[in-house]
Amino acid sequence: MRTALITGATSGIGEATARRFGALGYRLILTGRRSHRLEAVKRAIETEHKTEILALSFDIRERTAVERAIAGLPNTWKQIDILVNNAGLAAGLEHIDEGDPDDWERMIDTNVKGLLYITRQVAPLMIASGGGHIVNIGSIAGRQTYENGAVYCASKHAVNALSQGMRIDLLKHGIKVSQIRPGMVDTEFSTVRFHGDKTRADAVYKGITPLTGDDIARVVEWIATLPPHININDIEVMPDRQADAFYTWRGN
Ligand code: NDP
Ligand code: 8X3
Repeated sequence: MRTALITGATSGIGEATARRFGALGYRLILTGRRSHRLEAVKRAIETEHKTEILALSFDIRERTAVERAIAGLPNTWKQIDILVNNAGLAAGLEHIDEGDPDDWERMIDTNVKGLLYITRQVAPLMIASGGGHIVNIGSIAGRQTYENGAVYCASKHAVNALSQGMRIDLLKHGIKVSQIRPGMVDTEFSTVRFHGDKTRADAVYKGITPLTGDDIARVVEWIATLPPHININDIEVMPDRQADAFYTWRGN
């Protein structure tokens, strides 16, 4: 039976991925800060699919908390087949001269340093058990940079570089590294970006049918269940009305 660790499983893409992996019968290690949400997701998947789930609530920005959480895994949970590095966020949408440095730190500490902290703990476990698969959730913002998004885009450019570097460094250990770069996905992402302003968040998706968390989870599932000799290095996924980070067709 395969074991998957999914960061940021309390909502959006991470929660949807947990549900899909649960349906496949995977054992799941789910993480996120909101422990009540995490427990609710755990209970729902356990009830529906009768799979084993460990819920680990910690802030991925805190290196010692990440280290403690992974070091404290029971031995029977230390063989991790798939790590989905999904936890992340955008905070604010401002020109660089007006941006809030607290927002910048949240994005860099979560999207870049948090991803590194957990990977540093899980990769040796994968090596010890003979291999594995790491799926990084990047973004179209990892290859393009848009106005007001310099720091979020920089953080996802870092995920893009890390995905390439990890793939090289871990290849000899039998660890595959894939990156998924979504466009617009209607999750809690925009509400978080706009600090809870739901009206502003909803406007982002007006006039298009955005992707759902489950649309991306479907891609994670596909990548994770391909024959072992195939790796999807990198894949960009967006709604049919979105061409790239700059151009979205919302009709007349
Ligand atoms: P959501 O806001 O719905 O989910 C984000 C998840 O990340 C939550 O489970 C949240 O859990 C977790 N998270 C955030 N900060 C921390 C932290 N400090 N410690 C632990 N967990 C944390 O958004 P999405 O599902 O859309 O986002 C998932 C990923 O997809 C992100 O990396 C995002 O950048 C990326 N992405 C999203 C796109 C979109 O349009 N939605 C497009 C491209 C990429 P909790 O709050 O409980 O800690
Ligand atoms: C999130 C998508 O367009 O806000 O990564 O960069 S976008």
